[in-house]
Amino acid sequence: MSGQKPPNTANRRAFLRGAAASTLGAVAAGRAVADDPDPLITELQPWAQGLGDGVDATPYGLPIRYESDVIRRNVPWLTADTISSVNFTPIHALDGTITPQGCAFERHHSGAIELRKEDYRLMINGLVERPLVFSYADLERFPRETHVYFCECAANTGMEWAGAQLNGAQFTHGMIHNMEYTGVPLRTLLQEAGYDASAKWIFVEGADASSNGRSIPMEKALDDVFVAFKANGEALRKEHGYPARLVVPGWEGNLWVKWLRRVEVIDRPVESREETSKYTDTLADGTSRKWTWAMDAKSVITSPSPQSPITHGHGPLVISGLAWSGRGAIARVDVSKDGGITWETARLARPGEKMALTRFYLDTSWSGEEMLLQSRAMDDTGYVQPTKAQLRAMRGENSIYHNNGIQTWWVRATGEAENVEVS
Ligand SMILES: Nc1nc2c(c(=O)[nH]1)N[C@H]1C(S)=C(S)[C@@H](COP(=O)(O)O)O[C@H]1N2
Ligand SMILES: [Mo]
Repeated sequence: MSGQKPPNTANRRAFLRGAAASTLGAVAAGRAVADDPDPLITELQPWAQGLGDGVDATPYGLPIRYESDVIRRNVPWLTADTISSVNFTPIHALDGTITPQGCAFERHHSGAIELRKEDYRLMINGLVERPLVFSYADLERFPRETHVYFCECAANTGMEWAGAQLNGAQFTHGMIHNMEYTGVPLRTLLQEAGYDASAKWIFVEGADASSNGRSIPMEKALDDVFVAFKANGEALRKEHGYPARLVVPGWEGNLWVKWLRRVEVIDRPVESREETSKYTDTLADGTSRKWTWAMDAKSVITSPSPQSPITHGHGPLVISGLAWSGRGAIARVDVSKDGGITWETARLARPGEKMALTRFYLDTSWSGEEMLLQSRAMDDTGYVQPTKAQLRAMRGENSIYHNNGIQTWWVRATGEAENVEVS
C-alpha cells in the first residue's frame, strides 16, 4: 500500500450504485454517503444495544405494529350493519399476488359463523345413485390439488358506475383476494356419489343462516370447481368459510359458497330469491342481465394511488398494479400516464396464470409532472379491458355488478393522487 486510503465500502457501494443507475439513464434512488452524515448509519442505535424478543413471544405471528394500517376496511354508509356487509382488501399496500388471509376482504350475508371441524358435514344428494355425507376427515382422504385463484365479488367497483366515488384502490377495487387453495375437486365427490350424467346443474349451499344457495352449471362443476380446506398453506379463516368452502375459479364471488354443507345435483337451476334479486345487472332499457358468472379482464394501479401517494420526490418511480381475468390468463398490461392517449407496456412480475392475480410494474421516472394514470389489461382470449365510457355505452348506468372499466388516478405535483374520470 502506498499510504493512500482505500475508499470505504459504503462509498464504493454508493459509487457503484451511481454508476449502475447512470448506465440505465436514470437518477439514482439512493444518495451519496458523504453529503450529510446519517446518524442511522454513524450512531449505535437502541435496537443494536439490547436483546430482541425470544422465540415464542408470539406463537402465531402478527404483522409488526408499524404496519398496523394495512388492514381491511369497510365503508360504513354502504350497508346498514356489519353482519350483511363487506369490507375491502388493502390492495394499495400489498405487493406480489398472494393475499394474506388476515387482510383478505370478507363478504357475509348473515355473518361469519364458527363451525368446528368435528361438526362439519357435506352432503351430496339429488340426482345421484348414492346420496353421501362426508365429514371433514373424509375430505382429507381424497386426492388433493393446490391452485392459486382470485375471488372477486361481482359488486367490486360497483360504486363507481355513475362516476368516480371512493377515494382509494382499497375501496374501488378491494373486493378481491387471491390465495393458494388446497382441496378436493368437486368432480371427485360427485363421481363418488354417482351423479346422473344427464343432470345439467348443481345447487350449492352453506351452513350459515343465509345459506347463500346458488345454482352452478354441471359443466363448470366437473371442470375446475373444488372444495378447499386450506388457503395459503393453513386452515381457512373463519371468515372465509372454515373448515371448507367452494372455489369456483374465475367466476363471481357469490358462487364461492363458504361453510359448504350441501351440493344437490339438479336438472334445472333453482331460482332462489337471493339469486333473482341480487347479482343481476339492470341494463339501460330496463331489462336485466343475469348469470354473468365469469369475471371479465380488469386491472388497477395500486401504487401510486390515493392511499399510496408518491412521497419520495423526483427520480425513479415504480408504478405497480394488479390485473386478472376470469376467462384465462393475463397476456399483457399497458399503462398510460396521460389518461389513455399514449400507452407503455408494463412488465409482468411473472407470466400470467389462469384465473389468478398478475402483478405488473412500470419502472419509470417522475419529475413532478401531473399524471392521469391508467392501466389496461388484456387476457389470452384477446379481450381488452374497456374504458368506462365503452362500458356505459354497452351496459347503461343502472348497473352495480361487473364494472371492469379502466380506472384513472390523477397524480398531482405533490405526489398525492385522487380518483377521477377522464372522458
Ligand atoms: N355461505 C356463504 N357463502 C358465501 C357468502 C355468504 O354470505 N355465505 N357470500 C358470498 C359472496 S357474495 C362473496 S363475494 C364471497 C366472499 O368470500 P370471502 O368472504 O372469503 O371474501 O363469498 C360468497 N360465499
Ligand atoms: Mo359477492
